[in-house]
Amino acid sequence: MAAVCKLGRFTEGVKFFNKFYIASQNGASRSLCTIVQQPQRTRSLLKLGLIGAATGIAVGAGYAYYRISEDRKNIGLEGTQLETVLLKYKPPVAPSRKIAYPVDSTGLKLTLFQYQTCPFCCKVRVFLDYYGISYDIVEVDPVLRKEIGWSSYKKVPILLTKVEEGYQPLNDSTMIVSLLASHLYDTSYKIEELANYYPNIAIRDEDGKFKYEMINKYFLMFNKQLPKNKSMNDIIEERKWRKWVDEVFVHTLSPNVYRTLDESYRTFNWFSEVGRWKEYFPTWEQLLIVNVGATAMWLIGKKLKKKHRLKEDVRQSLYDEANYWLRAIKVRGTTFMGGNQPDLSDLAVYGVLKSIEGCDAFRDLLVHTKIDVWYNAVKEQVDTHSGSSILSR
Ligand SMILES: N[C@@H](CCC(=O)N[C@@H](CS)C(=O)NCC(=O)O)C(=O)O
Ligand SMILES: *[C@@H]1O[C@H](CO)[C@@H](O)[C@H](O)[C@H]1NC(C)=O
Ligand SMILES: *[C@@H]1O[C@H](CO)[C@@H](O)[C@H](O)[C@H]1NC(C)=O
Repeated sequence: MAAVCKLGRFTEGVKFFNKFYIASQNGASRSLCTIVQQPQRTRSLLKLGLIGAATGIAVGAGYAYYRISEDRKNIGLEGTQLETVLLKYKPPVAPSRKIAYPVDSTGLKLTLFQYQTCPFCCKVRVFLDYYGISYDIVEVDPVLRKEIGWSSYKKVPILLTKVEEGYQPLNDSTMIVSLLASHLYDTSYKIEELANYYPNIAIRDEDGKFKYEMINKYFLMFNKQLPKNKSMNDIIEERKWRKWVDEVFVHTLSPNVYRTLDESYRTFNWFSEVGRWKEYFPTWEQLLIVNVGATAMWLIGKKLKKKHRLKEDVRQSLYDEANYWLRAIKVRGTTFMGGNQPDLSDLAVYGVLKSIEGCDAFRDLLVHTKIDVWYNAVKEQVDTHSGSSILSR
């Protein structure tokens, strides 16, 4: 699917904007979500650019002031933990569609709030599909995002899980996968219990920006014994590669799918197609998103290329990382990193790559590396839900 998680980035900008202009209700103020953190300056610039284009320059000064006061407010929060929220009732949002697998014997009742074209959402879907776990999908409108209005966490994916006392929302793709995998290994661990093992801690990131982070999201919770057929070393390797996906591999995607203005337009047209923007948005808005989006992301792609130190020819960085992954599998001498079955790192690499399947970059990757053998092998395992047989053992 797609590397831009479509629109819906720039939460703070929108918050500020909402305070002063109701106009954002038409969605024009929301802009694009990239799959990665953009450099601070670009992000603010783009925010201001888009807001400015709609409403005039005066907003800029006000926004700067807002940012500073938000930063001050957050100082005292550092190191504190967010309380884990459990909902008594299901938010009244109708599913866009239901994915039902006859092989599913987990009894889990899940609703995935997602953008079809977001790599993190693809990662979660791939995990569920592999294990043959049924789920409902709520396609979030990336402009207004009213479908996740009930959540104070404002990103997707969010997985809503039915638990004894209500509904437990789970944030963050990696945490969702770790938590569900822990539950599947030992179903006596309840989801709502496990949720407490993944605390959100307030920290400052490398840019000095305040945020909440789940520091142990790559960890699976095992009680007394390791899962069958897994050594401690396997577990450490799996964790290492999953982290590599989030911290390195995924960052090679954006600069590649927005490499040139032309490519950026093709990518956005493809997003528009799979995201059905023409159906969901009025024509003017669809055109605005594609045009502003393609141009903005082409520019941002260049910044990201610098930030993540990609090579001059960004394709080469994509190929290099893919080869780094493939070499490691070759050393293992197995079909997958996980052996003769994909493990969570195989599913993660496959999941994020799936998000650019319709882009030139993906086609080039297939031509210039030998990733197709591994990719198709994972695809087959996922499409046949082969993980479900492991669960029933
Ligand atoms: N670390 C998160 C990242 C999720 C994320 O960045 N989601 C984007 C969509 S690609 C989003 O919802 N952005 C909205 C926003 O930041 O306002 C994960 O792995 O789930
Ligand atoms: C999800 O995020 C919200 C807001 O940041 C937080 O209150 C909640 O506890 C988080 N849920 C989990 C399970 O971490
Ligand atoms: C576990 O290992 C044994 C032998 O080492 C093998 O026969 C079996 O298929 C493995 N099970 C899984 C789930 O991989």
